[in-house]
Amino acid sequence: MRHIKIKVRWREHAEAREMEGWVSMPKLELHAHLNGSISDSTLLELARPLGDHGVIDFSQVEHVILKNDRSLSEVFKLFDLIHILTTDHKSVTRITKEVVEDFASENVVYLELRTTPKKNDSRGMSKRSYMEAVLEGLRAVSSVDVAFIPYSEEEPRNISNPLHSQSNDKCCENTRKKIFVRLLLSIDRRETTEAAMETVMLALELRRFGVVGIDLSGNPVVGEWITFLPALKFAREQGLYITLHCGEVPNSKEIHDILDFLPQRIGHACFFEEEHWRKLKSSKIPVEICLTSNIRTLSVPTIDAHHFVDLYNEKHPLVLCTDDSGVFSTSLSNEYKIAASSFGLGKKEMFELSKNAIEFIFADNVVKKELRNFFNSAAKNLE
Ligand code: 6MZ
Repeated sequence: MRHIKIKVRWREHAEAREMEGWVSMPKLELHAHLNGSISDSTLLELARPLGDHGVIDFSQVEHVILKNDRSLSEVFKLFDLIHILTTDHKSVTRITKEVVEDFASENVVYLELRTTPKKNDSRGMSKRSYMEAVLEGLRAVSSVDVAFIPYSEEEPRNISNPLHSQSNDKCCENTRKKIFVRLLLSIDRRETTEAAMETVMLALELRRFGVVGIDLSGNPVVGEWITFLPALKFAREQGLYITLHCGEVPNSKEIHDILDFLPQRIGHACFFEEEHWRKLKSSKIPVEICLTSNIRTLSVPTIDAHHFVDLYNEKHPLVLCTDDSGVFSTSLSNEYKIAASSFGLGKKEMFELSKNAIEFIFADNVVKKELRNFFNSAAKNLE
């Protein structure tokens, strides 16, 4: 009996040490939805007062939040519930702050956070004021320095910010951890062409606050590609970067249309057929891979059958991402752990995978250069 207990403890210890290794590895997160990345404890805290005021049935909501397995359609029902819990500016600011701090705590050094600007007349919320609340959240982060203003908008003296920023206090050589954050504004597939265009206009207006691009997301069985095309075309003409959810459900025509549009990146690529793979590979569009999300929503049958393997072997540009770390109870470090153990990749290969993503981030060359320098120094510490 004692023997078994020691064995279990030893295994737990080994697993914890392995996880520490993935947590300490510098990582880039390029596909994270703000409202999908909220921790369960924060969601429950936000739900409790609404339960007290009879707006929701708390015990029912608690059950839904803590449930682990969800189909794709259940995931979108959960988002509708999460959006009820985060409808005021204060909550939006809070979740932004917490989500950035969570990513920074696991050594994400560059984060592209995406969110759908929301209008809610009863709360006096416009898409613009929603985004102001998000920006307030970035400013409120205290555990790490957040660099979200593009260098072109900053004072020249700040340009040489390495990933450890120097304290303003000249007497102390205090260095603090730093995370680069850039924002993508999401168009929800439920939206009209006009609403999508409003989001693009807002993104253009907020470029100087670190908004770099547009995402198309939302329930993949809702809406038509043609509805969003004018806004996406306009966004591209204006120099915004574009990443599109693609192939989350079987929809051959839409997958072709999206690949023909040549976005700078796509997310998921689950229900691709031979012709789609050919097109994707010849265009070299980088793919944001979300392993746990794809498995939980049954978008891929098993981890062994995941298209990561083929794309990785063919050296197609790839980046591991969380999608919705709260909704799918994961973290980026956990996604690295899953990829390494499922596909037999070592520390060095995973480090390279992480570093290679620098080449398809949506930030400027100054940021890319700093990240490359940072990874090159970190490489020396790899065992
Ligand atoms: C498609 C997704 C998604 O924008 O309110 N979203 N869209 N596929 C997914 N994979 C399962 N995960 C999240 O964050 C939540 C919103 O992001 C989109 C959905 O539109 C969801 O309502 P924000 O911050």
